[in-house]
Amino acid sequence: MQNQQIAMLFEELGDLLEIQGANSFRVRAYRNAARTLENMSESVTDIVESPSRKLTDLEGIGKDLAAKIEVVVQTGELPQLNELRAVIPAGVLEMLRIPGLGPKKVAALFHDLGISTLIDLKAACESGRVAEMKGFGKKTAQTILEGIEHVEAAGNRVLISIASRSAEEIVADLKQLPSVSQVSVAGSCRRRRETCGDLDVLAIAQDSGEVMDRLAAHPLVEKVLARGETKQRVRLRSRIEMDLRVVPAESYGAAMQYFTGSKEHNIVIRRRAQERGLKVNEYGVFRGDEYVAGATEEEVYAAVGLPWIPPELRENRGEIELAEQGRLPKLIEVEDIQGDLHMHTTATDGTASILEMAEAAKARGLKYIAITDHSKRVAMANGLDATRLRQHWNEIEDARGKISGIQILKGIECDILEDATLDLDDEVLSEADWVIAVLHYGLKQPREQIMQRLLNAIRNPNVDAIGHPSGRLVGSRPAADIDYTTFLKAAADHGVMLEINASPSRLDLDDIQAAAAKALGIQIVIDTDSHATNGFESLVYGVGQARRAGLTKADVANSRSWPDFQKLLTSRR
Ligand code: DGT
Ligand code: CA
Ligand code: CA
Repeated sequence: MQNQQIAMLFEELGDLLEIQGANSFRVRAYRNAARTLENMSESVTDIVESPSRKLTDLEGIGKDLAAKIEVVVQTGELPQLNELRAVIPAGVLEMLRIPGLGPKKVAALFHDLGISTLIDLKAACESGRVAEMKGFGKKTAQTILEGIEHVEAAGNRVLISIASRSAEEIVADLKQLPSVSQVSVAGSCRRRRETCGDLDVLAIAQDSGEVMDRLAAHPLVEKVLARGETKQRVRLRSRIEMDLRVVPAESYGAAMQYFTGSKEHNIVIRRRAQERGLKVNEYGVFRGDEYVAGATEEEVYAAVGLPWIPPELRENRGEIELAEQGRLPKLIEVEDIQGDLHMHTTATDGTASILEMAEAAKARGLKYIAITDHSKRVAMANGLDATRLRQHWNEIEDARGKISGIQILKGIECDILEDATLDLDDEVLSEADWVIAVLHYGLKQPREQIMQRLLNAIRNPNVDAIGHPSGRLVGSRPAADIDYTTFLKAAADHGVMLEINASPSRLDLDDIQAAAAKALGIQIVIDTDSHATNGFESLVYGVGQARRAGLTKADVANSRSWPDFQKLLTSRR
């Protein structure tokens, strides 16, 4: 079982216990355990199976939790969770996701009205039954109705590329209004998560009605779902929903900080405020009723004794400790990227020629690229055998003569076959300037086989990098079962680079594993895997993921100048 799956069981256990009215310390312990597991690079299954390791050495995991985790690893199930599931239907859990509907209210709706699905809840709100309940009222029923829409929308998370493009376009449009002095995206989109549940946009405007009208009229907006004095929720044609909040200038930084999240990061910020006799909310920083700060995020962080923290790091994964010690990394930026080491041409499944790709890369300011078409195993993409590959490399040499100011490497994206051998011989691979080895087929093989394949590739002296290591497609295809501890150690030992594939549907390595790779001193390459001349636009998503992993220029091989990158290549061959 993968960490993420185990974490989800504990998360659910916490939620169900909370609805049951269990002790809040117990609930929190399960949630903390879930987060610890989720944020770990190392497989918890391996720790359980290792005779020399103890689960209780992990932060937040005591004896009781350790025993439960062992049961999950051994049986795939959590007996206590099964018992609770038998008494609390899944639809009740879903109700917890409605903003403003806590466990007590959810429990009341379930026990007193027998509501156990969102559909029932919607009907009960509309019929007035919810409003009549003690402690609810008309306003709460209305809030719940809006919240149901929110939950339904958040179930459909969209890729960061779709979310951020829509958001940027709308932000740019709202900025045109003379009465608007600031507009920004907050939420998961600003943190550059790989998917977004909804978009959160904040604005400072003299006339909030005017901004909301402008948003309602935007061509990307399909429908206005709700509108209040200073807040509007709309659904975009891309299906994602967006909240626009108009805030006063003195609250702008506080609102940005609050709505950027993450929730886990903000919990720690609020606690630090309390320790200093302050209160932080979306309106500002307060001492009693007195406003102390809130116009900028810097002010908010300063009030709790911290420097400003880049949004991509705000996940409570150690960034607050780093900030406190003045050790926040200077994160990599898109402008730092000098080369792109993974792309395709018409020789296989790309749509542009070698020269067209080189020209497009040069226009983007890149100084070097590697052309890495598919090897023969990828027959449906017309993959190259040794003869065609050598011919393709001759064409690369021709292209070199036709363009200056950019280096073109003779590369190959070589499949690691199901039997762990490489798709092309060492002889031809040794003639390449750059070899990325990848898994495309047999991703569902058992861990042992997957690992044998990856390790074989890493040990091959002709392999420079492993591309999109897990093979996952965000939200649609699960990752191969990789033992990351072993995989990363092998890459570090052999000086093999690992890719963050910037294609928004891959983003592979993910943020957790890229951070673990950094910790071992592994060089990361952020590649677009472009199949067309506009593919380089994806660089920004790969850099976003790298920033979430805390990567700096020094961690990213293709932020080096061409001479320095060349030195790195020759040093490892
Ligand atoms: P998403 O939309 O699911 O991709 O993720 P976020 O992080 O954008 O979450 P969202 O849209 O529900 O809320 C935006 C931010 O607002 C969130 O990261 C933190 C803050 N926030 C929202 N609701 C709550 C809450 O109930 N408690 C706290 N502490 N913060 C909240
Ligand atoms: Ca959001
Ligand atoms: Ca939101």
